[in-house]
Amino acid sequence: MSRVKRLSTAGILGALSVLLMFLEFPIFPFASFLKFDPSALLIIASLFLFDWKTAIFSLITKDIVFYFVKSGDLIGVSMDFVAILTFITILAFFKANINRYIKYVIGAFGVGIVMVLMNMIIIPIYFKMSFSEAAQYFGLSTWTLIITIISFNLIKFIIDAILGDLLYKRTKNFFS
Ligand code: RBF
Repeated sequence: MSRVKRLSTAGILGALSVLLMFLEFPIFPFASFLKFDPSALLIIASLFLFDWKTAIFSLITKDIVFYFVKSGDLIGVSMDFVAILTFITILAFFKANINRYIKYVIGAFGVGIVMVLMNMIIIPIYFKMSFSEAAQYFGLSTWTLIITIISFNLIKFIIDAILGDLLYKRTKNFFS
């Protein structure tokens, strides 16, 4: 496929994923700043159909457009960006010859670890209180907040990877 065709398809996938991002809802009512949405499935499909750089192009399109049309929350959109970037980077460079569903679980767990660290940096800025004070404010202990962040990312990325994988299998002949 030509570069122009590949990049325009990637841009369209990014734009379509904005629509899916509107479906966002919190998985854990006590930590409602963590919102699940299925939009990452199209970024993951972009990775499988094309390559890492093209998927990043779809991701940038998605988060910039979503920031302007819906959220206006730069920190929230950036956290989604970092989480998806981490996931597709792990998948793109993880060459071990193992079952791909195991790769998705390992990738999602890796995102969980990275996002715990990111939340430890960002929560004090976003909520203007320390990480442990924020945990208390949500009615959690520090450890339960850490487990909540890991669980959220596991759920989000395992679901989105399975859906992205299915979409890729149904569409790859069309795009090749
Ligand atoms: N999105 C993730 O995929 N994983 C995260 O760990 C995560 N942490 C977030 C932490 C904060 C403080 C905020 C504001 C957002 C976070 N997000 C995370 C993004 C969130 O779920 C949602 O996609 C965005 O806020 C866009 O509405």
